[in-house]
Amino acid sequence: MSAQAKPVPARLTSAACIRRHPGNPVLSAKDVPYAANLVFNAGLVKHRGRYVTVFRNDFGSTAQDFEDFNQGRRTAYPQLRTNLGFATSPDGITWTVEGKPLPDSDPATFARLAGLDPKEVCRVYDPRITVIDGKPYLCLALDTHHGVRGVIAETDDELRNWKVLHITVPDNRNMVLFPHKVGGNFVRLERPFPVYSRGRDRFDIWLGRSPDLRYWGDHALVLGVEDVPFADDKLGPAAPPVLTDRGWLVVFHAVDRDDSRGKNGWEKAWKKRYTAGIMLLDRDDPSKVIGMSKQPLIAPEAPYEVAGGFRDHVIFPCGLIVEPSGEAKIWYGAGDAVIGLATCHVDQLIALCTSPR
Ligand code: BMA
Repeated sequence: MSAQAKPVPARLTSAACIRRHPGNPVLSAKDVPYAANLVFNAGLVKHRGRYVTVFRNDFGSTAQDFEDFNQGRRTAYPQLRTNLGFATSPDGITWTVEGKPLPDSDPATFARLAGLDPKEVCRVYDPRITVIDGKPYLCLALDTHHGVRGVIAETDDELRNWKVLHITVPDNRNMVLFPHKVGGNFVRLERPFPVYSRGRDRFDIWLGRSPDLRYWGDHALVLGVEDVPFADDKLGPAAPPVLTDRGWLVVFHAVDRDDSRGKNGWEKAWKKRYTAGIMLLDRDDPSKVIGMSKQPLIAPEAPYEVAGGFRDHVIFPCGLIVEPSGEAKIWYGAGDAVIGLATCHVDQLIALCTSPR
């Protein structure tokens, strides 16, 4: 039933046009004035003249706690808790982090505002932000005791008071909203995880449409793992799409798994690698891929991407901004530990999207 992906090369490199910011990581736990161990996977937009981000913060356990557990020096599995922080910046590089995490990201508070049983909600994480008609919306991943669900919430300019509009059935995450309607509907990319029929992880990128951001349908497959030569495990939408004169530019993440790689991060047996890919979707029917790069856009290479993280070898973009100058800026979680910034001219990104799917 499931289309087969080809073996992925052991060594992958970033596209030649990609420049990592010399100040990377641009945001990390040391910038956060409350308990913070891992600051990564950050939704990011330019809104009302400043860059704003909602970032994931994992806290409560350290690399040493995991090492002690892995070596049998402690019996209890180290627990990481998660909240979301808010920061603003004049340039996307130097950030001022607000003094407290966003209150609505607390699992019990979130459950109350979403009308869910507080015992059901485990954590809210991996935010993406899209501004539609001047109003910011959050897409969030929600771990519950009955599976992973995708959330769409309307919010204010400080990304503070959330109004939950929609929560998917499990399992779904990595949802991103398009910044305006296409063909009269709101549109999102999403990544359901169909395990029953696939036998193992092999998760693809899908699209959904909605008249009102609450009710979603008309789902269509956009990109399968088998279409991406540097993935054999799963894909996920990364940053919200950006409209260019050639179509919708979409950064996605692509995952391959190599069991011979051995331990790869704080966990005992993490064996996957996350790269970023780039594709163009049709302006009028964004379920159609009109171009894709067969090579990764960003592969883990820098020291903070390949070592020392909760999971090493992870590039997990959540924000893409194309400046008026044409400079494209991609913010990404690196090694599940810090936030990096990579840049490239938008024309070069488009030029990479040469292969039809
Ligand atoms: C995914 C999610 C992300 C994480 C990534 C790499 O499954 O949990 O939050 O960044 O794995 O560990």
